Amino acid sequence: MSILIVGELINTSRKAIKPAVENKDAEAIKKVAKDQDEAGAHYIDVNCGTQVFNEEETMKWLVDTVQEATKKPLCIDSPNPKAIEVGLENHKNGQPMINSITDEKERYETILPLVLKYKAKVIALCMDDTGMPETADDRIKVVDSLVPKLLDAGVPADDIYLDPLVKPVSTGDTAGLEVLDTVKYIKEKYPEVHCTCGMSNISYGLPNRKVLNWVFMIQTMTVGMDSYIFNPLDKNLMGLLYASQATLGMDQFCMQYLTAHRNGLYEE
Ligand code: THG
Repeated sequence: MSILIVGELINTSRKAIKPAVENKDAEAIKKVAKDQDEAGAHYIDVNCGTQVFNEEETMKWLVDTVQEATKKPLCIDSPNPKAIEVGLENHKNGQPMINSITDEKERYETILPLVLKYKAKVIALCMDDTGMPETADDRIKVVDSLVPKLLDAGVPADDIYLDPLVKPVSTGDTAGLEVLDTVKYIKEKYPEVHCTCGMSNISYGLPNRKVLNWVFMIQTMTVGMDSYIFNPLDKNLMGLLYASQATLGMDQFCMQYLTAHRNGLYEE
């Protein structure tokens, strides 16, 4: 199995996206969708969480607009279950992905029915009503609560993507290690379930962010992370991903690596 790539760029927290969404500049959004599709993203994340006063309407417009530019399925990313539902209602191509469910009681109870109704893939954040996790143990507690519940509810293991929640290493020396230890535990105990993360959080607040992101991708891949929410337009990142897939036995006959090479990914 190879890595599932979720393109993160359609997010109104980004300076380039917020005005495009507010002005309903469909061409600008479609270009970012198409570029990520062509760069190899399997899912296109759509997040308009900054638009708190009209998030649902904005989500419908975003989902419609992105689907005019790509046939790739979407990762519907919102803190607001109503906005997620609007995204799912308007989703057309393939299996949608919900970003995200958590083990917070209310969140779990509102999102689970959507996962089942839309037969969606779901990102499950390692977080519950006690708040954001600090240690690997905090995350593992949530994993051991959430995974059996989701499986019992009928969500296929292959549709579950656990997100350990990556914190900046600038805020604590062990931030990377806590994630690595969590992924090792998940792969040992629930080998059929997937792991994903928003990788760029690791480098927040530090210089040369890209280098930290690249290193952390390879380190997490090595322990079994098999999906990322990241910028697929970063050619260095994509080049390292295909190379790392090949050396980790995730790329039969090195086909994806060779295809990337043939497409010029490693030039310059
Ligand atoms: N886990 C899950 N979902 C997530 C995250 C996660 N969704 C949102 C986020 N984290 C991942 N998506 C992004 C999207 C854009 C950027 C980072 C993460 C980004 N950030 C620049 C920065 O922080 O400097 C902003 C620069 C700009 O304005 O363009 O681009 O962890 N499940």
